[in-house]
Amino acid sequence: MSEKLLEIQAAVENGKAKQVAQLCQEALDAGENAADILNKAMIGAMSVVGTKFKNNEIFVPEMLIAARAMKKGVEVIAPALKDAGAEPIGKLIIGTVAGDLHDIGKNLVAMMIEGAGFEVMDLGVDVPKEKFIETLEANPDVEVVALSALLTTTMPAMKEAMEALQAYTAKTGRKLKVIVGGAPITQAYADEIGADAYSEDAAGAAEVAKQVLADLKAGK
Ligand code: B1M
Repeated sequence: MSEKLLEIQAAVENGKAKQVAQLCQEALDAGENAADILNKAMIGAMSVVGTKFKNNEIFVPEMLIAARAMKKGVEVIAPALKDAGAEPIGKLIIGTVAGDLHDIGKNLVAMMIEGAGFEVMDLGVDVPKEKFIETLEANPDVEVVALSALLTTTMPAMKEAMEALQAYTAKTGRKLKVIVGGAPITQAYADEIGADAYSEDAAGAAEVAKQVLADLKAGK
């Protein structure tokens, strides 16, 4: 990693939000790749933070401060991560499932999916299954639903959201595709709960969103 990326990583780990924003801008100006800033420096920092938390070296407040710092950095690099928008290829709703407050990964996924040409409605965090259904009812043009979960304890809420979506499509005959992801989610779990696709990261989520939309349009 370059010196600048190492500086960004350290600033995220230490929760220095202003410094992170400034360093990200400097890195972009110096020609660093936005994806490297994200994947190597910032996600790398969150992984260190997660390990320290697990080992009781830091606690929730420090984790929160690091997350805020990363969000500031993401704001700076977001335009460079997204492609310039053309006509939307489809409409998608995304949310972190009930009981789960983690949104950094979900926000990155939303950003990459938007960059892939979708119009994205972000329902936020701690989204009850009823809210997904209400949003679908109010937006008949939505074709893809994206569910994120970061905790093993909220995996059942993802399953419940999936069941509610299946009951809704069975009742209405509406065609929908559901994609899932998040740190504890695996392809096996996605299959078990009947999701249409899974991705382990944000770039992959944009790819699978395009794929399921193509499948839907092809009547699959
Ligand atoms: Co929390 N937390 N946290 N946390 N937190 C984790 C997830 C944890 C792994 C830390 C640890 O113990 N090592 C652990 C979960 C353990 C488990 O369940 N197995 C944990 C815990 C335990 C908790 C609390 C329970 C702590 C407590 O209160 N005792 C609590 C729960 C609160 C709740 O949600 N109800 C909690 C709280 C928090 C904060 C609020 C302080 C803060 C979140 C702030 C925020 O998001 N606004 C926080 C943070 C920051 C973390 C860590 C450190 C970082 C998460 C993150 O943003 N990662 C995390 C440890 C870690 O991940 N290393 C941890 C960076 C982000 C880019 O990655 O979110 O994985 P990620 O997203 C990736 C992929 O997962 C994927 O793409 C993204 C980009 O590549 N992806 C998808 C995500 N969604 C997808 C959807 C898709 C496809 C791919 O398709 C739809």
